[in-house]
Formats: sequence, C-alpha cells, structure tokens
Amino acid sequence: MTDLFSPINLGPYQLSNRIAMAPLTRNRAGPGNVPGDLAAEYYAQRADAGLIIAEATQILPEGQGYQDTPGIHSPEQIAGWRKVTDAVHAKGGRIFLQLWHVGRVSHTSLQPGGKAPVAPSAIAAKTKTFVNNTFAETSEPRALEQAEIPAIVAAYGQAAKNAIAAGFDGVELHAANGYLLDQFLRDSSNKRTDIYGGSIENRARFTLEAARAVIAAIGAERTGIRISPVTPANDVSDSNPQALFEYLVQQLNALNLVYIHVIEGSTGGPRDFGGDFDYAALRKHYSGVWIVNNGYDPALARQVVSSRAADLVAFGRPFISNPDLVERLRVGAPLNEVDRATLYGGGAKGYTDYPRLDQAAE
Ligand code: 8OZ
Repeated sequence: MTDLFSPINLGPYQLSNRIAMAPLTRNRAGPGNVPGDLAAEYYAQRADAGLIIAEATQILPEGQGYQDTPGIHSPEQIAGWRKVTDAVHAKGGRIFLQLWHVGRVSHTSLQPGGKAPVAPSAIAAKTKTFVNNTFAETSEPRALEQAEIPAIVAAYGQAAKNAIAAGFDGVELHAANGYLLDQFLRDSSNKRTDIYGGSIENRARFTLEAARAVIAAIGAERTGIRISPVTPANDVSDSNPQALFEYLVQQLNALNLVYIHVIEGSTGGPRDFGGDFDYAALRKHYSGVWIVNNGYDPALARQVVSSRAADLVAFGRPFISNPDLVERLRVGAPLNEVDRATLYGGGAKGYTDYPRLDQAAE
C-alpha cells in the first residue's frame, strides 16, 4: 500500500517520502539578497522532507517585491545558496528552488532606479507588500512592451542554470499566487491585445515560454511548476479558470515537466474557495508527479496519497514550526503551533529555534 512514507521517483531522483516542504517566504536574506548561514541551518533541519522546495527567489532585480527575499541572479547569491544545498544534501535531502518574478506586486523603492514595477497591463494590484520594515500599497505598474518579454523568458532559463550551479536538484516555476506569470494567465490582470493577451492560448504563452526556456537550460526532468487556479491572492481572478488551467496543464504535459504543484482554493485560506473547481479534471491531463497543497492536515494528506489522488503533499506553515514534521507525521505526534509574529523577517527566533520532539521532551 502507498502511504506518505512510500518512496517515489521524481525525474532522476528517488524521494524518500511523499511529504514536500512548500516554498515559504521568510524575508531573511542578507545584504545583496544573499541567503546566509541561518538559511542553511533552517533548510538542513528540514532535510528529511521527501522534497524541499526552497522559498520564492527572484530571477532578476526587477522580480523582487518584498524586502530581504533572496535572488538567484548574482554570483554572491549562487554562492550563498550553495551553502544551503550542500547542507541539505549532507543530510540526504533533495531541494528544488522556486523561480520568482513578482511583476506588479512590488514597490518602486525595491525597483532598480526607483522605476515602476512591470506587469502585463498597467493595472495596480489591490494588495500590500512589505518594504522598509512596514506594509505598503504596491506601486502602479507599467505594461511590458512585447519586445521586452524575450529577455524575461531568457532570465528564467539563466536563473535555472544558476540554480543548478548553486547545487539545486531542480527548479519550480512560480506561476501561482498572482505574481508575474499568473498575472499573464488570468484575465483580471491581463488586458493585453497582442499575442500575450486575449485568448487562453495567448495568456498561457508567457508561462509556456518560460517553461521551455527552463527546460532548455536544465532539462524537463528537473523542472516543476506551481499553479493556483482559483486563488484570489494578490488581487487576481479569471472568468473561466477551469478552461484556462486545463489548457495549461495539457501543454505542460506535452513538455514533460517533472511535476505540477497545485494550490487548492485560497492560498493559506479556505480550501473550498473557488467553489466547484474540478482539480481531478486537471490531473487527468497530466502524467507526471502531482503535488497538492493548502491546508492539508495529517489525515487528509494520508487519504489523498493512499487513494492516489496525489503523489505528494506539500506542507507550508506546519514545516515552519515543526522542523521534524516528517517524524511527527510518522509517529502521530502533536504539532507545534506557528508564531505569526516571526514569519517574515528577523533572525533565528521563529526560524531555526522551533523544538523537535526529542528537544520538547527534555
Ligand atoms: C507570503 C509573503 C510574501 C510572498 C507567495 C511568495 O505567496 C509568496 C509570498 C508569501 O507565493
């Protein structure tokens, strides 16, 4: 029988269990947006996850939307991440990096030259970002010229190469949660009239081009993607998400992407948001590894894996507060609660100091 602790193949890798650590923004990068030694310790503490998907990481300076998020576009960032991947591999773990461009979810104070953030269309997101140690409205974006898009597509490929140079086992394209790729996918944020707007095929074009660029750089067997078909996160919505995401998944299947990681419902919120969206219909179009996420408790996680409705379950907040989440799930131990005050920014507190079961018993 298949359970959460059954090994599974992911491209060239054999994962030791079906529990993934979801990508989690923690805003603890150092100067130059370089991940530090504390990040290496944090990820190494969680290395018994079948797969770690490291936090969203900007592919370009323009792709940053919050303070102190790491990048993967400079040599210093590659060197910083190398410490993380070495620490995880030393403990037998597997780690992918999530490649991120925030698009309009940014602030001029983070943009090179203080310029406007870029987006499919010049429509501001009604959402806040975190800059200068406080929450701020996102800045009014400008619409990308069609001629600018190839350079961003190429930057995804370069970032994937950089991730492999940093020792990652693969990458996950961040096409979820209302960031740049999702802004192009969904018709509330994409009002373009060129080949990147209008029809479903046109709105999916940028994401598929980015996927092809990453595949060309590092191989489909090291390339996954994260989508969130109905989430309202960062002020995006779509008039027909079922048709949009069924098309996207069909196309991703043809590209042989190694996994699709689906956020069900509202990110970090209700799983039933989006009403009758049919996730099983999405999966029917895809023959690779299917990772599910959002608000899974241990019982639901066991059920979807044993029924084969999903191949892996990604846990977010439970992995923040339980470095030994895998062991706790194995023995049915209670979970530590997450401290919301230390989620974003700061140092070791709320990052590397959550107790393991053996420490709690001391
Ligand atoms: C929380 C805070 C900032 C960014 C996402 C990368 O939602 C994020 C994120 C989450 O995908």
